[in-house]
Amino acid sequence: MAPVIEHKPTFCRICEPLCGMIATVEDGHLVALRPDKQHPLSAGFACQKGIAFTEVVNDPDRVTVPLRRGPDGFEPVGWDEAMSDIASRLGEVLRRNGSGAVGWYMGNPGAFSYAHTFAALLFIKGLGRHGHYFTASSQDTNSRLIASQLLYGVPTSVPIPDLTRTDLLVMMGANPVVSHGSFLTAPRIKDRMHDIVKRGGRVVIVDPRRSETAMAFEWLGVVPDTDSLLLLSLLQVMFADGLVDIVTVKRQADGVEWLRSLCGSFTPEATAAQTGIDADSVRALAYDLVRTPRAAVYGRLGTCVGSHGTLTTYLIDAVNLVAGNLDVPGGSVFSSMHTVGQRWQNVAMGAVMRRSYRRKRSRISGTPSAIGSEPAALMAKEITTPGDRRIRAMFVSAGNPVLSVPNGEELEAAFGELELSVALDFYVTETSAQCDYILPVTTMYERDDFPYTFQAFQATPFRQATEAVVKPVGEARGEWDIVEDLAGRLGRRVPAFAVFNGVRRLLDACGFELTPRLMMDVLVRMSEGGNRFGLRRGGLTLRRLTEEHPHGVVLSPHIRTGVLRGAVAYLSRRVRLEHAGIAAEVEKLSRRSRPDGYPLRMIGMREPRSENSWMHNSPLLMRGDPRQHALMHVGDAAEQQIVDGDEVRISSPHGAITVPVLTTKDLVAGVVAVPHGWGHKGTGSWRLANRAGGANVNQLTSSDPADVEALSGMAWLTGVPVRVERV
Ligand SMILES: Nc1nc2c(c(=O)[nH]1)N[C@H]1C(S)=C(S)[C@@H](COP(=O)(O)OP(=O)(O)OC[C@H]3O[C@@H](n4cnc5c(=O)[nH]c(N)nc54)[C@H](O)[C@@H]3O)O[C@H]1N2
Ligand SMILES: Nc1nc2c(c(=O)[nH]1)N[C@H]1C(S)=C(S)[C@@H](COP(=O)(O)OP(=O)(O)OC[C@H]3O[C@@H](n4cnc5c(=O)[nH]c(N)nc54)[C@H](O)[C@@H]3O)O[C@H]1N2
Ligand code: SF4
Ligand SMILES: [Mo]
Repeated sequence: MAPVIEHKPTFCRICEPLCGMIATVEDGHLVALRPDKQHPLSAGFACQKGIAFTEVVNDPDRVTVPLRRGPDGFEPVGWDEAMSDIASRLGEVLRRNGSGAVGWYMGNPGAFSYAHTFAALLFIKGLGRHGHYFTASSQDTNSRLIASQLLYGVPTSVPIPDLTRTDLLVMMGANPVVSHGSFLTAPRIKDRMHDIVKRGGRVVIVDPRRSETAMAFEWLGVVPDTDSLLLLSLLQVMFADGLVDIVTVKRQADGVEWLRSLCGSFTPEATAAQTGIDADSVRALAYDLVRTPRAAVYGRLGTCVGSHGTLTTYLIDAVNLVAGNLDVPGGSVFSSMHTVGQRWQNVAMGAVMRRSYRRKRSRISGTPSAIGSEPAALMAKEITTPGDRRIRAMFVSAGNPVLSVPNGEELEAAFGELELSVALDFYVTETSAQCDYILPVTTMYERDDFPYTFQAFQATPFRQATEAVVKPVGEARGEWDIVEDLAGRLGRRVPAFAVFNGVRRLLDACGFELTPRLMMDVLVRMSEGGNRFGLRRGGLTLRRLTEEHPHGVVLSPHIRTGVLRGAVAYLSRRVRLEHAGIAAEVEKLSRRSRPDGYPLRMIGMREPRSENSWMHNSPLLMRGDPRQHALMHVGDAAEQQIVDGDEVRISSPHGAITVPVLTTKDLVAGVVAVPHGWGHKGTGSWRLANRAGGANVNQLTSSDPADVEALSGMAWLTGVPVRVERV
């Protein structure tokens, strides 16, 4: 019989542009992925990672049945046996030590699945008040979210540059030509940035490395981890030179005079030696930002993971505000789903988040709870430090923290002390290898989706949803099903789960399924373009999205502006600039010192054919046998007779790694760049990845509570003091 071949429109969920894809499905198997030409925004673009995903779905090294660790390594086990043992051991931990003895870490891919996000939250919040919740966000976004919480009263109000209308885009700490954008969902982002130049505008990249993006636009080289000084100087110039439209700014924000005095001493002359950017360039940039009618500053990973990430992010928004660029066309704007009643949802959510920020502290460091989560850098110590709320059972979903959080070796060892550890993953990774159970999960093409997390970061308001394009491979299950199953088994022990199970049964009897999908449907209906449950004829529902708009639908050509008062959750409806925590961070800036013996500074570097730690097993991406390399400035290398290809030992006060090095002029002198996500040492099942090996750069980063950023609990991943020696 001839095979049944289908071509199904869907979209990629590896990274944030969510490029449109056509999946070729032959007799129910995914056989190819190609870019969707009919997608209104990605319009036939997809990167190599997206195309290679067929190899992940069909990877022979993939885990497709539940695995239990036995005396001779992992052995297959039935779902029921696995779940019943997990439930009983977890129940025992809960009975003895309460919810404070349980932790859940949700890694980056979790954010790309609405059902997964709901599952993790249902589980950890359902267990009780004391559960430990960690996410990859404390290596990524929490500083951004806490800056928003301070400024706008709610972490979810995150301004993004109005990419399609701006004429001056200043990008700090982002490399979208490789990363494809983050906190900014913009397919074909490189083209959109070239459009700015084509219409007579400018794109300025502030980065210690002349990155792939800096190569394509203007480069301003900055010393790592000094952006806050640069931003304070931009503000100082704007205030001191009378460039600020004070009346308008005061209409938008409270604490403008406080901000003026905060930045008063940071003249460009005073900061130039530290930032490496001369005073004239800073002045010119300040004037350009004020005088260009459509200008925006945007910061991302490089500004979020410095030692003062929240302050830096706060200052980026302050510069946009003071320059008159906040919430105006072409400036820094709030994209949003425009859900009915959003203003009051913001107010309610802001109140809850600010309350937990004030009251909930992490056990080890006393760090305030950032959007309900704790610093992942301290996960190992939460497991090993005796006392109340010590973690004894740990769940890890869609994460590989042994490679992604500071001090992986410490975490790896800590897993050995747990009474129960469970990974939800489709690989045996450096982390899941340490667990008692690995529960096989579906990949993105085996589940339906609506990219809820990224709706508010869309450079062009857009909706797309997808059904699963193939059935789960092997015995894989979705994260929601796994948690629902556990909740069912723990119902007698955990009151919240008993309630959940009861409600679920009740709804079942009425013909409704209590699933996250139901909530997504409500959201789509009640948001911009939605059908409002029949009040708006022809409006969107989740089903209409998948059935009638399989390639997605653009809701409007541009982001709405003039929405600041709705984005702010404070009852004043004005941005709040004055915060003791911010003043304390500024004060720390002047007391910073670097340890003796570590003259260089390490930064990160993403690679086009890598996705954090988990795509090194695809033959297509690994063709030509790529290896991890550090980059070093030619001048610094020459001083130590280091040449291309040499193995070097990079040491920090926290650890050391050995990697081959390449020299380059495309770095600020004194900087070493090392990609993360490598360090596959054979504990995982991924054979190609193991062969490529590499070193775990997070042996150089710090899991000392003193090095966790004070306001948001972020790991300190850039500007880390190091020294390099030839081996
Ligand atoms: N190919 C690929 N794409 C990815 C990923 C991947 O691993 N591979 N990961 C995805 C994920 S999880 C994320 S969060 C996004 C991140 O996407 P981006 O936010 O674009 O982050 P990076 O690509 O890491 O680029 C950060 C830039 O900041 C610079 N930098 C480092 N330190 C400093 C500093 O102190 N100041 C300034 N101004 N710049 C600094 C670095 O040199 C680098 O060029 O990418 C996503 N996309
Ligand atoms: N030094 C340094 N460290 C960094 C960074 C850096 O720039 N420098 N970047 C940081 C950033 S931005 C991030 S986001 C974190 C990432 O840190 P993590 O999220 O902890 O790690 P990943 O490498 O993304 O691992 C993702 C895991 O999820 C699995 N997976 C993929 N899809 C799914 C799915 O649908 N469901 C489930 N259950 N599992 C799935 C993969 O097999 C893999 O094991 O790392 C951070 N660490
Ligand atoms: S850029 Fe990101 S979303 Fe687009 S195809 Fe590549 S991995 Fe997928
Ligand atoms: Mo990330």
